[in-house]
Amino acid sequence: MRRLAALSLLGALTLAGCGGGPSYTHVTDGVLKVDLDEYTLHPENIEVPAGTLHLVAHNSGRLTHNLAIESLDRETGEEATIYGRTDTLQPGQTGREREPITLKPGKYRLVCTIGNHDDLGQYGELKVK
Ligand SMILES: [Cu+2]
Repeated sequence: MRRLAALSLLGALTLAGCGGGPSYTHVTDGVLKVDLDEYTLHPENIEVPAGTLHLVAHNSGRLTHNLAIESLDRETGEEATIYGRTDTLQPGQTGREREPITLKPGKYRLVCTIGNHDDLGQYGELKVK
């Protein structure tokens, strides 16, 4: 009986994808396709293998948005490190990364850096494995 419980717990973890925390959309081809709206990212949390990444961000909202990859941890008052980003996208526009992006394993933030969109919840997490 105890063994059965352990097995089903394992199954639940596998289903959740990455064992607790947010659920991640798994991207295997290195292309992060993200839809931007007021004030969300779809998908919000993405997991991707380390290496070269591409951004394909589509603004389906009514305001301008962009997509940037930032460091997850920073000291209070310190600027986040930007690892890659798109240009500012007008409503209906799709944009790609400005410069080539290569990421090492770790956790990063996906965020819109325009105005106070970050504070309004337009961010997610990028897990690089
Ligand atoms: Cu925005």
